Amino acid sequence: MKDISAQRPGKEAFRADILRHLTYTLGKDAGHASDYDWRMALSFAIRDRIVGPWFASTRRTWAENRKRVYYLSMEFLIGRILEDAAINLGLRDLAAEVLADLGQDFATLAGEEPDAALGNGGLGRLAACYMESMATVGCPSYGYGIRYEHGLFRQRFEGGQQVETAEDWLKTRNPWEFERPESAYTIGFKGEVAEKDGRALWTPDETVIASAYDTPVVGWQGRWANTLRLWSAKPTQAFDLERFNRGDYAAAAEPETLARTISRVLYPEDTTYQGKELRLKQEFFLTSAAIQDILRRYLETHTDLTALPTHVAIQMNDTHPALAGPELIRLLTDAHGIGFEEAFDIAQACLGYTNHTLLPEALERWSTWLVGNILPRHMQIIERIDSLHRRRFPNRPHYVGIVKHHEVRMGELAFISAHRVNGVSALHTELVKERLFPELNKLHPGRIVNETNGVTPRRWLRMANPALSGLITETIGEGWEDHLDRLTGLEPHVEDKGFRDAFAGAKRANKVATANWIARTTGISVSPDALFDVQVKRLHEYKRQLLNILQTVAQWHFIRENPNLPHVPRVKIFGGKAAPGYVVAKEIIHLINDVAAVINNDPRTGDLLKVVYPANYNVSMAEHLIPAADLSEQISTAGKEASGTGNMKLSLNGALTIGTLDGANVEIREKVGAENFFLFGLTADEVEERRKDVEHARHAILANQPLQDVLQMIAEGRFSPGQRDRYHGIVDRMWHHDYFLVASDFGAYHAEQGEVDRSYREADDWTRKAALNTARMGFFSSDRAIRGYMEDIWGVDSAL
Ligand code: B1H
Repeated sequence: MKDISAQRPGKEAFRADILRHLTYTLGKDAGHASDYDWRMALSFAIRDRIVGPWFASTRRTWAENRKRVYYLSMEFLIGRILEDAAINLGLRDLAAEVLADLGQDFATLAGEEPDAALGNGGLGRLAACYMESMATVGCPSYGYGIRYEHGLFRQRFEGGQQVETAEDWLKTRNPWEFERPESAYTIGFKGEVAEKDGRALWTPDETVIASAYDTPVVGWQGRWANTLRLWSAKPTQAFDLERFNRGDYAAAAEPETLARTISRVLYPEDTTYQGKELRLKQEFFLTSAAIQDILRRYLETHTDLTALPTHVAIQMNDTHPALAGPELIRLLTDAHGIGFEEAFDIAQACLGYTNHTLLPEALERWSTWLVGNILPRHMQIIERIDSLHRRRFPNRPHYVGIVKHHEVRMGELAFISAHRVNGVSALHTELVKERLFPELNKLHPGRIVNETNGVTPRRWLRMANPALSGLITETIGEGWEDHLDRLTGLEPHVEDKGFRDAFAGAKRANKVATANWIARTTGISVSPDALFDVQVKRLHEYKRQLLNILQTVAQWHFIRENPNLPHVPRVKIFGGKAAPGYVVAKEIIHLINDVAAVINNDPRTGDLLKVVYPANYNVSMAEHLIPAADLSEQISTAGKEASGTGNMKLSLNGALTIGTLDGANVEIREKVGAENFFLFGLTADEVEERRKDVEHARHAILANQPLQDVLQMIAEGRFSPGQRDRYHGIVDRMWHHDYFLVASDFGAYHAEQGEVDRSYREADDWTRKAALNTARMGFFSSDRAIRGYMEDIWGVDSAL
């Protein structure tokens, strides 16, 4: 392919593009254009530059009859697109220059773009990183998702409590998408199944249209681009003019309202499963539209459906699109006349399933009644898959099937429908084998493989951290962005004091910017000399934000009791949302904010300890906070965090980790070196062992005076003087049902935080450790992860 530099426009041409869009696309005179108009004009000018590589990539895939990857996900947590696309196209600096000449500021305009928040947390952000990496490594692929009208809710704090409001990313024009009204499929629900000419004939009762919107995703240096195709639900029936004319306006709009409900909102539950009918409909809506689109594209140039797996790989991002198996089998049998067993084998050879969690409350199970009602034909197919599988493996006393106790288990369905099942970190994959699917793993040895997660270095280092990126390029030259292993080239420089000072200088500059941002957004003033200690992620008991805030209180108490000791100043930074129905998580948010209010106003601790919790953590806030972090909190109960990806972003940006042996922490520690990682806590096996002591919490609390003191202060209402019993629930649970072993790990965590302080005092040595983290994190590029999927699961070659 052509070299990107050859395609990069000159300054004059790019300026003309922006002005042309301002005039003809926005219809605005430059003299009267608002920031919004300028942002749109700039976005369209950048989008124009994506179209070239996009067409070229698509044409190549057709011409070379290449296998395509289809990534099905209920979530794509993209964030902003403008600057990311500009950087990948090599246009970032040119755009800033041209805009400056036009009296505009690139950062201001880019900062006004709303986040595309079509996801909850790690799972959705992983899908977005993988889209970018598939484009970077030249893996021909499509992402399929839902174009939710409202992405993840916005979070505010009122009196320290989380309040949710609807998110509205489509309120202003979305310049990145192309509407494809011609790409539309009918999606059915409910109805009857009959038989006709020996084939099942499903006649749905309800139908909606899935209508496509395409967003091109361009990779590093514009060498390749793929499509993210998001489906929007539209009514099948035309607007009822007769009813409208009779004055029955609400009834006339009814079919429209009903259909639109399906793509209206993203479910905000992260790692808890809620058996809601609408959610099942959303899952089928995405899956059916995707499978129909995949078959339509295949049949444009092929006739033999038995060869489908040679040309098509379908990846299910968790079980949410697990109806892909039944839907593909349905179309192969009912629409194309292939026999059931053959259809099953074809589907299985196409499908892969990524598991993202072991938490029992997150494993989807649907009642057979509900599935039978909403998807009667699929229920039959699921039962046939189950009995086919059972027949193929007779005489299994512990046979675990798909349908059990009147429920469809989506994990088992996805496992049995797929030729590969993968976990997302080495530890997680072992636990998937041993704890989640022990029986199925025995029946299908080799089916479960590991693909440790990764993150895209373009967004999470190059874009988010220009200071450090500049230093890296100065030190090891260009090209590390798509060869992240080259960061090891920094290692020899780590022994050079000049390099360490520059590294520390970059971190310090990021911290100054973040301190200013914290002052602006929260009104709290923090010192950039303090240790920035960051825990940003969804609020969940297993992630143990509670452990962090309890230790914060212990430290506060310790400073007050020992005012003459030389304490290391710290800023505790929290960020994250709780699912709206997750009462305990919301209590923890309230507690963090209440503790913050007391500590931040305590003159006795002053700048030695601050707690900040900016509301509405999202991708853009992550891009801001991560480059400024000194310490990364990865403190989940061992065995509970499948992988984590924030852990990777933080370490890559030169934060040291304090963490348990959980998820990808294990591999991060191996790569960066045990001496550059603050380890504490029980292992996954010890956690299981510890739980056998029914009084583990009481024993742990009684053995730890600081923890007892902290719980006492909270119980007495020290942080909730207006309502002294506010946290009796939290304290009571700590003593009696501490399922996530906060008490058992408290002592080790508290001690290790002391080690962190001691290390931080040795500023230069800390910088050495931080720089070694960056230098050794190359493995965690999502490019490496995607190459692993291509090789182990998809059987796809790079087109580049
Ligand atoms: C992860 C989810 C998840 N695991 C259910 N599971 C959801 C489950 O809407 N739902 O119903 C939504 C999300 N998300 C995360 O995936 C893991 O907790 C992380 O450890 C992991 O890094 C991430 C990506 O693999």
